[in-house]
Amino acid sequence: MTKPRIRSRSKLSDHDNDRNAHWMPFTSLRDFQKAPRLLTSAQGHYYISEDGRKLYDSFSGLWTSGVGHCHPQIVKAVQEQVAEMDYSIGFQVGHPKAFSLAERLVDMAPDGFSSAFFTNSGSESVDTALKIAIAYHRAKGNAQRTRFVGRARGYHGVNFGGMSVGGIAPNRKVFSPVLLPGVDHLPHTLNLKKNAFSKGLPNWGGHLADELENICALHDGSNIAAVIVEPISGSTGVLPPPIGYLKRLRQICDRHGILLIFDEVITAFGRVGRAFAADRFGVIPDMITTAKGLTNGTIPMGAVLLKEGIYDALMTGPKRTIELFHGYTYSGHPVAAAAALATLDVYETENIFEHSKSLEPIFEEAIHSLSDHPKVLDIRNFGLMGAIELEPRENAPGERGFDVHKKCYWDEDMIVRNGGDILQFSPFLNSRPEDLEMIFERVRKVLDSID
Ligand code: PXG
Repeated sequence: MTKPRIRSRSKLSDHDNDRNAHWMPFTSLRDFQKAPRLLTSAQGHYYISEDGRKLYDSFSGLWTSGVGHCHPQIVKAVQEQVAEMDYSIGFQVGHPKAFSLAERLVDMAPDGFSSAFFTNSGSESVDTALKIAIAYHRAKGNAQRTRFVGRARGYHGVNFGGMSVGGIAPNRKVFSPVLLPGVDHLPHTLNLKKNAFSKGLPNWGGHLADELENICALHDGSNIAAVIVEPISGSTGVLPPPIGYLKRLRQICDRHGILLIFDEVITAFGRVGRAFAADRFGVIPDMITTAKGLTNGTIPMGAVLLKEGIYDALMTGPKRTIELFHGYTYSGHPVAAAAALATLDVYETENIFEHSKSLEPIFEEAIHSLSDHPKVLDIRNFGLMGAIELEPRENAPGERGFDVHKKCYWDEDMIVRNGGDILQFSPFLNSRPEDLEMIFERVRKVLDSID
């Protein structure tokens, strides 16, 4: 038997029953094989598809590549680093770029943050943060603090910790019996009766943070290690926090000695016009998890940023002991560190965060231009994050959204991401206003043309 291969759309259609060796992540594989959507190169705001078309990227990679694909400064830094030192052992030995990067991140972070722990992805950042929370409380003499609180519709990656605190039923369903014990979930904050079509932060829903008090009353707050939330839920369809919500969470955590973790894998590095959503909302957590925009998506890398007190609490035991038995072969990888340093330079020299913020009103107007469309149930936005929730087809939830994705790809030369019937938008941080308008003109055309 010849090995299955994807060559071209036409070739694949001759081999409908072929199996691809590549088991793609979060992909409907059997559907994909019928008409593979293959990208072969990328530059700036566009991809080039295998069939030679130039596709506009309305999702900046996967919330990753805010300054555009193949930014020359980042490419150069990676090329130079890979030739100078491709890999360096990170356990008990270090290399200067990882230290410089950690310092830069700590300087960018809100006051009181003092260290960064490097990972390779958002999922690893989340599991690292959860482990550090447990280790911290134990070091402080509170070994009973092992419970976690997440939130419905939260996404914290796909590793066991992140899945357990996450609130996405399909991701959890198959693994339900083996998720972490001792996890509760806050209710999510989306209520279409109360806050549909709100622009920016919804007025309704701040009180939903008080549910944390009920969870503390049930288990006793002294047993809870940490609360983890995305300041704005991203992948479940952009749910900006109701006004006052995050402040209330912070207050309740403080009252009970619980650590607050902001998962900023999407919201960090300019997506909401500042280095971190924590800055934008004026609510300072104890840990911040990051990935994606840290390297503009160029090389996989994540980082957990930690407040001083957490680091200090763990510097105990015999002087020669390893303080935290945790780390990855690629923590602080030199090529990733070089990519991240170059990315942070670009953010600074090209005033990316300011530019991103200045685009917000244009983006808001452009996305809400679809609010009159009969297939649209809701539109939500904050920063340069936006979602259009479509009315599902009868008995076929998710299909309309998936059709929009495919039709945009084949007929409108544009990548549009759908999560079921919710279309998500993560435009480039250095977009031009006319690009933002063009995205939603094309989406309208597609919505008009499908059932
Ligand atoms: N936390 C958050 C808030 C994320 O958005 C992760 C953790 C996990 O990161 P890694 O690097 O392990 O994938 C994410 C990832 C979507 C979508 O369609 C978003 C993500 C992943 C897949 C799809 O919005 N975010």
